[in-house]
Order: sequence, then structure tokens, then C-alpha cells
Amino acid sequence: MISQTKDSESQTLHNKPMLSSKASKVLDPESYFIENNPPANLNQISEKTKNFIKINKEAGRKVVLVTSGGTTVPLENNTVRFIDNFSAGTRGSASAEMFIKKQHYSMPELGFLDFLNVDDSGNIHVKESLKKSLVQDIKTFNDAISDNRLIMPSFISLSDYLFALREITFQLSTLGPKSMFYLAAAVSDFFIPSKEMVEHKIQSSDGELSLKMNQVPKFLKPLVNTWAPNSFIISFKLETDEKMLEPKARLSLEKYGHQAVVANMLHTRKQVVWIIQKEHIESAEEIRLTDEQIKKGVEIEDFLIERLVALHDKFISQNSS
Ligand code: PAZ
Repeated sequence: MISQTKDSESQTLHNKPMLSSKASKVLDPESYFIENNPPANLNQISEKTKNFIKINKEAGRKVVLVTSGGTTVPLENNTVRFIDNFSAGTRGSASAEMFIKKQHYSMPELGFLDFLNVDDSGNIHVKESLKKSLVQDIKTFNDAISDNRLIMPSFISLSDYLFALREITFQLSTLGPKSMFYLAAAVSDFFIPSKEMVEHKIQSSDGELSLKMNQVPKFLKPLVNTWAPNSFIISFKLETDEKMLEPKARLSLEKYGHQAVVANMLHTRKQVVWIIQKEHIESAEEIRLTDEQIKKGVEIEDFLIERLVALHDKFISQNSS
């Protein structure tokens, strides 16, 4: 909610960000879906997912939902300004590629232009040294799409994400133990409910801005316990204070009861992660790249996904009747 002091008829919005955090009543997850509007493309996502699950179920395949990227939280109903959570989306895209096949259609640390050369006549060519792997990666990606092994529903805002997550989860959960959730998106913990937001663009001429935001309900709880109780569920925990990381990952497993948390630190997330499993909650399995591997462009997801796929296979064999 944007705190507004009414000076006569006009809204006074305070422009200096104020941060305070205190315990407040958190909405229960189901009420969130009643009090907020679904995204316009929800039906489309639902239909595509239904079709995808049907085809893959018939093919007897395992299916994983990889969530990735940040979620925006609007400050105005007609949104000009929003707050975002940090995530470049790299974890999710590299992981999805690994899940499909241990190959990549983009190389780490390379941007689109790094792949290209321009000759003296002004014609653009793919660099010879990268051509082979690029061709292979494009093929892998295209094959996955045409083979119904990949769909990529997108979201921008927190609300888009939560509605899509719930819809996809209901459908994916029908695969039982063969379904896996890999929840790497950086989802906002705070938001302003639609009915408490100002309608139009906040005016800087109204002075300093104070923000009061509600806590987002903890959706992992219904996801694990009600929406997909038989699935294999991995959540992520990101911290900047190392002392908090493992205790918070364990707390999450104790609270929600899913299979594992992948813990990572903001500045080292590409070099080291820890897998903490519910079954071995006291220990943390470290996956760390050596300097040599980093230099060679190896990605940590190569090892992380391999390990999680092995844990998922074990879960399937223990939980299939
Ligand atoms: O997207 P990215 O590669 O820049 O970062 C990945 C990450 C740090 C967002 C992810 O590994 C993660 O920890 N996600 C959960 C974030 C959280 O605790 O809210």
C-alpha cells in the first residue's frame, strides 16, 4: 500500500523510500487468488499445459517444471513503476537446457553478438569456432519444441507467476512421483494488493514516497501439501548473509516437508550450491566448480541437474506402486 497523507483533495505521496518490517496478518494462499486478478493469458497457459502433460503422460516421460527469473510487484494499478526481485534467469535457463539434454544452445558468458563476425563487405557470419556447438544447440532446442518436450509459459508480475504456478501445478501433479518441481524463480515476499494500490501514476510533484507492503502468502505450503502431494519438489534459497543460508534452508524443509532445498549465496551462485535433503537434513551436499572448470566455461547446473535427476529417479522407485 502506498501511504498517502491527504492534503485537501490531493493525495500526498511520500517520495523518500522508508523501510520497516513488522509481523502482520498474512493472507491465506487461497484468498490471494480471490482478491487478485488472473493474468489475461491464463487460459492459454492452461490449454497448452494440458496438451503437453497429456502427450508426455502417454509417452511415459518424467516432467519437470523449472521456474526462473524475478517477479515484479507493481506500485500502481496502471503500472509505470514496479519493484523487482534480483534474478538474471540464468539458473533456470541453464537448468532447463540440462534437463532436456546435456547440451546448450547458448554458451555461458557469451552474448548474441559474441557469436557473430562481420566481413569486409558488411555481411554477418557466425564465428567458425562457435558454429558447430551453436548448430547442435539450436537443433537440440528446436527438437525439444517440436517433440513436445519443452514449453515455455512466461510471466512478469508476481500475480502472473502465482496464478500460472497454481494452474500448472494442478495439471503436472497428475503425473504423481514422475513430476518434479524445480522452483528457482526469485519470487517477491512483499506486494501491494490491487485494491490498495493507487490507480494512476504516482506523481513526484506530490513529494516523498513511503511504501507499506503486505507479505505474500507462503505458496510452497499448499503446493507441497495439497496441490502436488506426490511430486518431487525442490525449492531454492538465496541469501547474502552466509550464516543465514543453511539454517533457513533447513527451516524451509521442516516447515513445508518437501524433498530438498538448493541453497546458494548471491555472489557465488554460479560456483557453489548446496543440496540439503529432507531425509538427511543435518548434512549439506556441496557442489563446487574448480577454477579450471570455471575457466573452461563449465556450468554448475551440469552437476546439479545430474544429481537431482538421480535423486528424482530414486524417489520414483520408492514411491511408485
Ligand atoms: O537467475 P540467476 O541465475 O541470476 O539467479 C538464480 C537464483 C539466485 C535466483 C536462484 O538460484 C535462487 O536462489 N532462487 C530462489 C531465490 C529466493 O530465495 O527467493
